[in-house]
Amino acid sequence: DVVPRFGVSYEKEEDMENEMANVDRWGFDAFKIDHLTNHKPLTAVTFTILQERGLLKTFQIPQKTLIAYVMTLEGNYNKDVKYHNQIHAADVVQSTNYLLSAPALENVFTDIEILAALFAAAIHDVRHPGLNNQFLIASSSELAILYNDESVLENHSVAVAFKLLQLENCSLFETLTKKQLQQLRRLVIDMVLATDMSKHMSLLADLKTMVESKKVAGSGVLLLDNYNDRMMVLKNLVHCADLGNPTKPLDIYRKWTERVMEEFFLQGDLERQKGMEVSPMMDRYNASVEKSQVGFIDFIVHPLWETWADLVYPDAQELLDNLEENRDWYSSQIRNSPTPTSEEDTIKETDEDEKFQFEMSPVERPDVTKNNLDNAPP
Ligand code: 8BR
Ligand code: ZN
Ligand code: ZN
Repeated sequence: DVVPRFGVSYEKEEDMENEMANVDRWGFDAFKIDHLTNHKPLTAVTFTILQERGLLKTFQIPQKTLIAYVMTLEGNYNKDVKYHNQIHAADVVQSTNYLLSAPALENVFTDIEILAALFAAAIHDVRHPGLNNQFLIASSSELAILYNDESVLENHSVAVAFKLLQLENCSLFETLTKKQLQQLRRLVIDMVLATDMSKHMSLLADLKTMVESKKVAGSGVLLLDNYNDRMMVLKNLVHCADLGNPTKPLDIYRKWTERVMEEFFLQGDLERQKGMEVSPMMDRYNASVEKSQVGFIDFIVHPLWETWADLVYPDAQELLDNLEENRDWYSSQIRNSPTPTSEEDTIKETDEDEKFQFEMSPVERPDVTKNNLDNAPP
C-alpha cells in the first residue's frame, strides 16, 4: 500500500496542500495542520521535512518506519495538555527546520547533525504533563525523584523517546552505523536538555561570546570548525525554535499565549488546591497576561533572538522586527486590559523580575539582573 503524501491521512486535500506549502516559511500554521490531520501535525510535519531534505534516502530510513515511530511519538504527547502537546512539537520541528535553512548556515552542519536537531525538536516535550519542573520538584513527584530534581521533564522526554525506538517497527535508526548512532544520541541528549529554561542564561552567554568573535568564510557563511562551537550553536538553535512564538505573526503568537496561559493557570489552581505557594504568573486571579508577555520578551526572548540575529545576520532581521512589533502590541494592550481581580478582590503587585524567577536556578539569578540592566529601555 502507498504512503500518503504527507505521511498521514487527511480529507481536505486542497487545504492540506495549501498549508503544507508554507512548511519552509516562518508563518507556517501548525494549528491548521493539527485540525486537518485529525491531530497528527507532528507526523505530517516531521515526515514532510525529512523527506524534503532527502534524509530518508541519505540514511536509508524506510518511510514506514519513520511513520510508525513518529505516530507513536505523537501518541505519547499529552493531547489534554493545552500548550506542551503535539502541536507545539510540530511547531518546534518546523521552526528548527527553518532556522537550519538560514543562508548563513549553509553547509555548516552535517546530515547527522541536521537529523539530530530535527529529531530533538520532535521529541523535546514528549509526555509533558502540563506542569513545570519547579512544580514537579516542589511536590516531590515520581519524576522529580527519578531524575534527582535535575532537568526533570527534559530528561524524561529524552528517555521516553529513546525507549520508543525499541518498539517493534519503530527502530528509526537501525540503518545507522554504530558511530553515527552514538553521535546522534549525544547530540539529541545535549539539545533536548538545553531546552530546560534554567539553562537559558548560560546558553545565551556562550552564544554572545561566539558572536563577539564570529568567524565567517569568504562566502559569508559561518565558520564553525570545532565540535563544541557547533554543538553550542545547535543547542541555541533548538532553544530559539522553542522560544519562537513571540517572533511569529501576531495571530499565531496570540494563540500560543492563550494556550500557555491556560496551562499555567491550571498549574496555579493545582498549587492553590494543594496549599503550595501559587507561582505569580500562574495565578489566574492576579496575573496579567499582557505584562507577562512583555516581560518574557524583554528579559528572555529578545536578548536571545537579538543575539541569534547577530550570529546569522541578516537572515533573522524580519523575525526580530516581528518580535519588536508584537512586543509593542502586547505593551499597548496593558492599559486596555481589565485589572484582574482576585478571589478576595485584592491585587498583589508582582514586578516583572519576580515573575521570571520561577524557572531560573538560584545560581543564575545574578545574571538575570545583570541582563535586565543591560537591556533596560532608555
Ligand atoms: P518550554 O516550551 O520548554 O516550556 O519553554 C518555554 C517557556 O517560556 C514556557 O514554559 C513558559 O514558561 C514561557 N513562556 C511565556 Br511566560 N510565555 C510564553 C509564550 N507566549 N510562548 C511560549 N512560552 C512562553
Ligand atoms: Zn520544554
Ligand atoms: Zn517546548
